[in-house]
Amino acid sequence: MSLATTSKTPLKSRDYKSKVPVVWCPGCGHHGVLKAIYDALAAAEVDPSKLACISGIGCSSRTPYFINSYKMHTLHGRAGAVATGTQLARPDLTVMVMGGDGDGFSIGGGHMPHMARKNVDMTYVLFDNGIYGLTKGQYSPTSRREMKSYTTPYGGPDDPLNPLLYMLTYGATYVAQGFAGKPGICAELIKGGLEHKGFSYVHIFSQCPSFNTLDTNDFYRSRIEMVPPDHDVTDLGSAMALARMGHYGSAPMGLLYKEERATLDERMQMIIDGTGGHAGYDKNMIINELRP
Ligand SMILES: Cc1ncc(C[n+]2csc(CCOP(=O)(O)OP(=O)(O)O)c2C)c(N)n1
Ligand SMILES: [Mg+2]
Repeated sequence: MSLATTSKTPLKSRDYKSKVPVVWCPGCGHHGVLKAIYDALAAAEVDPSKLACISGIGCSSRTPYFINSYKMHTLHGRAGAVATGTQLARPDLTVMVMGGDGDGFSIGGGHMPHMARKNVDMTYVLFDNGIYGLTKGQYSPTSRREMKSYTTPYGGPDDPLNPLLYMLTYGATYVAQGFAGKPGICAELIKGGLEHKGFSYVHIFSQCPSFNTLDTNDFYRSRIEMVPPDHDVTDLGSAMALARMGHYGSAPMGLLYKEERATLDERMQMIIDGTGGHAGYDKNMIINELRP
């Protein structure tokens, strides 16, 4: 994305903290993800007055409140659509989406492929706790099949979705995975996403000690494995093979894939330029010009 940097003294992580108290439960992984976001914003020198943080609904979707930035707490599952519009209207801003596995892959699942295929120039940080935390513990698309929850008292029937494979399949141009217990690594991955021009997807495992007793901090720690140092991040096939290692097998941590491709706002600009600058303000003129 076009990083909106400040010419003044570089800001520190603490400068990105808002005055709103963080209300998550003690031990929630989201605290680690928030720390990683602060550190990434400072490292990428993002100007808070040029930062728009967009979210849906969920514990994780409260994140924008805790960040010193412009923000929109939108409808459940609709953050991606609102963020796409924000980025198109204001390509000078750094746009981020923050939300959960339920928000992104249940109710918001219809928006996910479009952000990826359109290569919207923004960074999506998905906090995956394998549960609906805010509504107190329902099965989500990333829950393990055997998980007992209020909506699956005997365990569920479904295998979990593979978010990394999903994003790679639909054309995301930056795909990475981290774990809330390793905020330093997460900060690096988010910083890379902020600096990437195009749609960056950063998936972060984040334990929910209140409602997901299966996916504990220790469980995540035991299954994450660093992406091998010789992995070629430009090789989609290798990235997909790593992603396929299994959402609940050993999970790769690090950058899986990176590609340079024209972004949605660049392609829109090409269309506007191709119509002699008419597009965007005189629909009838364009229709007449395109008429055979
Ligand atoms: C249209 C609509 N449907 C359902 C809800 C109820 N609801 C609020 S948050 C949520 C799920 C949150 O889970 P997730 O996105 O994983 O975030 P977490 O709380 O786990 O961080 C649901 C179902 C809602 N607010 N709006
Ligand atoms: Mg969740």
